[in-house]
Amino acid sequence: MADWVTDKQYTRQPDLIERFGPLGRMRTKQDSLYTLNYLAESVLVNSSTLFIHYVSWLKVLLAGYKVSDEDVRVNLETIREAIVEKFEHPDKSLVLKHLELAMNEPASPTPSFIKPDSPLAAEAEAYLKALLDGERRQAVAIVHQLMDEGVPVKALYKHIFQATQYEIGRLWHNKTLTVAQEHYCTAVTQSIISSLYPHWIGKGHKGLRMIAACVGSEMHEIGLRMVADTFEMEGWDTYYLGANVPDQSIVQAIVEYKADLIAISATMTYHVHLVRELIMKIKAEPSACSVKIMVGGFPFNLDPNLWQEVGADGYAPDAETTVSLAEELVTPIINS
Ligand code: B12
Repeated sequence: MADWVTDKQYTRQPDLIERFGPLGRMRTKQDSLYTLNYLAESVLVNSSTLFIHYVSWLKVLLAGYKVSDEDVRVNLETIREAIVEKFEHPDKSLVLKHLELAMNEPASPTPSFIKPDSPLAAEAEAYLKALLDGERRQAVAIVHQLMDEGVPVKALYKHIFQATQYEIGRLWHNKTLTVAQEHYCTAVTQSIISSLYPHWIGKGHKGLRMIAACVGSEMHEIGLRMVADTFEMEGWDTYYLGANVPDQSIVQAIVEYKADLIAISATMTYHVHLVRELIMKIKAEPSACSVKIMVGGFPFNLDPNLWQEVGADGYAPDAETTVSLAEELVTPIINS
């Protein structure tokens, strides 16, 4: 279908060849594949919000590559024609509905994630600057000085690390940052988070156990790691598996670790159906099915009903709010 869409779009807009050269055609096909993938996911998990958000996000991203909103509109229109002509499936009208709802969604540039009035804003700006200047020592010094001044680790996680990671994502999205800069900033932050462990890590005292894992080929793991660390700070024992874990290994770990709760994270929207599949596998395993299941990450923050759609017991938008909800969920098990 992506081939058909690409051919049709180049017939409709012959100037694309001059504007983007021979590689442009390949990119149009690649982007069309991505778009079809996001559209399919939004239908699979019954969330038109996901595809609507994708279209406005895509317009911002592609503007950085001189692809206009009109080019994107023609692409979506061509995809619509391809579905009408080539797609035979009982859900065809649903697919078209999701596509049409998003078709005219405007680009939505995001303001900075470091708000001047949020706590530690000046420090977050200084930390971001150190990262962007490639000054790892300076970034380390800023964080360790805040620790020495008594700023709680949870506040560092939220107002320094999370805020700057979101801001780095925004700057990559509007093409202010290169991929290499984003990787560098992320690597520095991960190493600093690790360097803080000796300052706060202790023995779990609540007798509660949780496992944390990302689904499928999900590579975004820092949010989940912050969630697991926050449980640990609150006296839980945690078993953090990180990114890209096979479903069967997760189910087995729940059983072997005797987990009270599992935290499942997905960032890429097209991984949400994998969260649902994993939850079904957990519920089908008699020795794992009593575990409480929480989900979170980018798509769940976009659509507040999505956690129910995938069959979870709960969802929280960030690390800070996750633990209290988790304790409400597991308390009935502990008391029974
Ligand atoms: C770092 C990063 C990467 C790194 C990840 C490295 C790593 N080891 O984690 C790498 C380079 C691998 C990467 C790759 C990609 N990325 Co990326 N990435 C980011 C970035 C800049 C930061 C992620 C992060 O650390 N966030 C900070 C954490 C703390 O926030 P969080 O994840 O939201 O987690 C919090 C909550 O969501 C919640 N939470 C999270 N999990 C859970 C679980 C439970 C149970 C609960 C209750 C709560 C919860 O609590 C957390 C803590 O408060 C984001 C920008 C962003 N806005 O997040 C883009 C971003 C997520 N990436 C994006 C994209 C597009 C990609 C790629 C497709 C790029 C590409 N073309 O290759 C690939 C996909 C890879 C894959 N298969 O997963 C887009 C996604 C947009 C979209 N429309 O879907 C973003 C939003 C960038 C942007 N602004 O456009 N990325």
